[in-house]
Amino acid sequence: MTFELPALPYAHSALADRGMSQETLELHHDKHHQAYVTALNGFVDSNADLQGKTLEEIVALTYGDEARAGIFNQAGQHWNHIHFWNALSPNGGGIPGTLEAKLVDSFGSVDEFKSAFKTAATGQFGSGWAWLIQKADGALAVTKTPNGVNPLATGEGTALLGLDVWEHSYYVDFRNRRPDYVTNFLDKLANYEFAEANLA
Ligand code: MN3
Repeated sequence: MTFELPALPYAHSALADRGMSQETLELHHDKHHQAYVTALNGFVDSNADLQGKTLEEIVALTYGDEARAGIFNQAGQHWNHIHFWNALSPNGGGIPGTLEAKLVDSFGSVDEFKSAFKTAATGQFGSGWAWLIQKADGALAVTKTPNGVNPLATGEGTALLGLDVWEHSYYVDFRNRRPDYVTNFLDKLANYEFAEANLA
């Protein structure tokens, strides 16, 4: 076994009073994320050139290769979910000063950042992710990616804060109301200290 499911950095019940239930985290972390890890390890077992490679190397090696799209999907989703668990916090929603200044520089205000992020997250048709990224020139931007794709793969920038907008991430708690899930994330769950720590 090459890759392992990391433990959540908080209890499964820790986010329940902020809009993400224990049931969601049990399904999403213990079942969905585990399934990506299990499938990825199966691909590594049967592809000699992937053995001994880091997760980031496998993402880079397989992205954009139609013949290896199945491998990329599992590797991308493993990377995305490792990021995502850290992008949530039982004390989320508070934006530390250095990040706030960068958000104001790049978007004009925190509200305009949140508006851009909501547009990306609700505008991603079908499964995917919304991201706050830092581009090569240092500016912050919002982007969205389909399925298991991420800014690491596309080279758009460094992922600061990613939100899973696959239905499995919000259907238990918000049913079909993806906009409410996104707003709740930005205001109550987002670990902006993690985002700030990811700044260059
Ligand atoms: Mn997910």
